[in-house]
Amino acid sequence: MLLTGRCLSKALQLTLAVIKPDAAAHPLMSEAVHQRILDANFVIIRCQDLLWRRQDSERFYAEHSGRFFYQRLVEFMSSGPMRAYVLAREDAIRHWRELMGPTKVFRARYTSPASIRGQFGLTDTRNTTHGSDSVESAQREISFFFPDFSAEEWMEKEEPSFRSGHFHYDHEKQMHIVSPQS
Ligand code: 3AN
Repeated sequence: MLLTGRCLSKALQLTLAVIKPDAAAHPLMSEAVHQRILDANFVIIRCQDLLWRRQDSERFYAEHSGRFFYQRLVEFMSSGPMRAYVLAREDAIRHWRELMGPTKVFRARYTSPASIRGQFGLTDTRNTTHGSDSVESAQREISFFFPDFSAEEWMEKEEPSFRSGHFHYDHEKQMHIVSPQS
């Protein structure tokens, strides 16, 4: 059992992270992204592989309908399996977006070559990962991907254990879980 020994005073924040179909299709790439998540000290609260129907994709990206890349994006996001995560960390939203790098892959390669998109992104559509951009969108997007997950309940019942370092990584589930009290 691996105890992290981390103990933080500020409440953990939740964000949604997604490994998009371009990266999920390549086991080495999705394993590398998973490892980057662990190395950056995110706590993996939920992790699930899934496949979208076209209407899921349209609903999720409704705010972009009308943009020139919308059809391409909607088709791509329902073109193959993805992996979705609920991640926790202090300032998780900002840290995950920093780790992903800029939306546009060529910009990412030049300005943030070590970022996930800088390293693995293929095009502005096939840009490896998604991340929520605000607290409101994190709430909406986590409910979209994980309808059975209650952020309020997690904050009340589990966040204190994670914040005080009483958790370990379960290699089989590929998630962090609260350690039993000894
Ligand atoms: P981000 O994912 O970085 O928050 P958004 O929310 O502006 O970026 O865009 C959502 C998704 O739409 C992006 N991840 C990307 O796949 C796609 N997208 C955004 N801008 C473009 C673009 N100029 N050309 C092609 N696809 C784009």
